[in-house]
Amino acid sequence: MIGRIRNLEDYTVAYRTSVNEPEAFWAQQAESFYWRKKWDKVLDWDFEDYNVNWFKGGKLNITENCLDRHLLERGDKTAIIWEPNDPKEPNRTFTYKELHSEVCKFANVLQNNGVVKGDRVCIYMPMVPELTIAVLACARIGAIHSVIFAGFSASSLSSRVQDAEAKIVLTSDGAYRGAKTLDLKPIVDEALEFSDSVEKVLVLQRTQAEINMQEGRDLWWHEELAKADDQNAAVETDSEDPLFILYTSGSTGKPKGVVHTTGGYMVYTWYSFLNVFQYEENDVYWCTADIGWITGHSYIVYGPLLAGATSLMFEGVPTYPDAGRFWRICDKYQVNIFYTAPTAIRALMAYGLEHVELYDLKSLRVLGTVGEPINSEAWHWYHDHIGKNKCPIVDTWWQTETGGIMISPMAGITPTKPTYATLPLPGIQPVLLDSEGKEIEGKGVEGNLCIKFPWPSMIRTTYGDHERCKQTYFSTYKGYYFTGDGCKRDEDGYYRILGRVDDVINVSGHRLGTAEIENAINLHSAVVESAVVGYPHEIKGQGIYAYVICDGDMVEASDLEDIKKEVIATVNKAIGPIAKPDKVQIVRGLPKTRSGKIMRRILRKIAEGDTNNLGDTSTLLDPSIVESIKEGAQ
Ligand code: 6R9
Repeated sequence: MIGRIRNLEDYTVAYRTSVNEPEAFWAQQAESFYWRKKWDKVLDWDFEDYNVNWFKGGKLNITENCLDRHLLERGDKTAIIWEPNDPKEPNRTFTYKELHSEVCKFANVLQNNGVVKGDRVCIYMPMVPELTIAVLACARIGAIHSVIFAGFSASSLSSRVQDAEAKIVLTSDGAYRGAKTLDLKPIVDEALEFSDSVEKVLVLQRTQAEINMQEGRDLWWHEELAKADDQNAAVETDSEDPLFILYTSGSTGKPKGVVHTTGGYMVYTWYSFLNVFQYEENDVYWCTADIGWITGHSYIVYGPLLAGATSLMFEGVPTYPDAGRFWRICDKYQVNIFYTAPTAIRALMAYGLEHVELYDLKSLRVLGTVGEPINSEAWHWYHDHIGKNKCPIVDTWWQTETGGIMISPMAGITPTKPTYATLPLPGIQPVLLDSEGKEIEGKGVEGNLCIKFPWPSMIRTTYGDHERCKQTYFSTYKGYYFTGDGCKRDEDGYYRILGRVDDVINVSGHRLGTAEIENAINLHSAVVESAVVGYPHEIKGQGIYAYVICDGDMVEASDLEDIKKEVIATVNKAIGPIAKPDKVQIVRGLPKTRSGKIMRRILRKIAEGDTNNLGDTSTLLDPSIVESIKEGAQ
């Protein structure tokens, strides 16, 4: 089959071709799909005044490739297996035929409610099959989906809905997460108080919680569905029409809407899915991510369905009803390929092997990780106890902006090395740059990771603000896409990601901007200023350490413990539980240079507990501040 890499030699040849003849290489991959009209030109690009077009002039509908195309050969094959939060609740499965019909029905629901090509649809839902159906239904009618993780607060949801000027919001009454039942609809109601663009809200019943339905705006999902027919002619889109927006944090305060388009994203998510995981036709594949993140978009929905795979979707959490849940699900469905995050592995490791030993895990063939660097201990635990020493681990490095996996072993083909993402996929040309922007050649070197040539699923713009996209990714190093990650290339030419070099922290695989958290903390009326840094955290990878200056007139020393709690609650309300600081230290000042810049390097060292080695503090406006912060450190 076109595109398949089966051994190291295939990889070497594919890689070489992809660099020497990128257009021919990707055109060949794109031939696997159904295009209503073939492209006129494979690639057009400019990294200086950023602009990239893949498969220019091509016309298609991505859902015809995810669904219709499979109906003849795989109509009765299971497309989606859904495992509910509560193991006692029945599961649900959808064959390709059934999924096709559900997507068509919901596409009709959207169209009946006035949604047309190019409209933005915000989706704020739990991990239920209707979420996947809704995503695909948007794609079917050419609407742009913007999925917002259902753990975000009303204010985070509101800013995303407003930025995208969404016409419609899809949600549910509530959500189950482990032992908790959460209300989602009231969060949507609060978020929409300041939105003028949203005309309708469609509400799925999940928890049967009592909720308010706003007359003229809110509609029940099941009632709308009952009126819809199961035939829907897919809307033709251009290869470069936006497929979705996904908001992600950066080093500045406001999350940005990363825009992905259709043709290139389709080709690359399919190609990377097949090869990285070495997917086989009858495999059961499970990615534990939430569809609210890019991993869920590319490797629960699009990549697997484009490949005609069986993709498992799990509503719950790894530790409910107990810490053996993941492994029980693996046995229950005889999962062959399992893809998760290092933070989940570390958390489960801490519960002990007794939760693993109850299960057989013999069906597993390939294990994957994503989201953050995996430490050696977690890698070995995963390899030995889950993979029983026989499953290759693919440590996949990529980003919301890259759309698909960039650096990773091909399972069972690329020799692995713990903590290394190893080698670039065909079509990906990574380089390491020094602080002057010069490429660092050779092996055994470290630098800032950049990509010097376009790949099909790369970010096209940041929604509504192309300048921001250029500034963020293409201005640090002229002519390169800058990832924000530091990276090492070792003696074997293998890549190891060292973590972010900007003001982004990675908490349990979730990206958060320090400025975003600081803005949230500063909402507290007694806070004058704050600075947030990451520090190593055993389970989360990085924890959040907040240094906070309070207004002396408003706060008594005896109130400090309360203030700390309130600061945490403020962040919870402004962003959501994922951004809650792990540690809050009230300080009388922050280490600033004479020009007023906070020296975060010093704050990071103190948060790490490495206070003997703070480097030169003589340039600080008030060096005594450092001593007082050190004394109060946690
Ligand atoms: C897919 C995803 C992107 C950031 C990225 C990097 C970190 C992701 C990694 C990894 C080391 C890996 N990251 N995968 N670091 N090894 N295998 O996670 O996207 O949420 O945008 O995060 O995550 O720092 O820059 P996103």
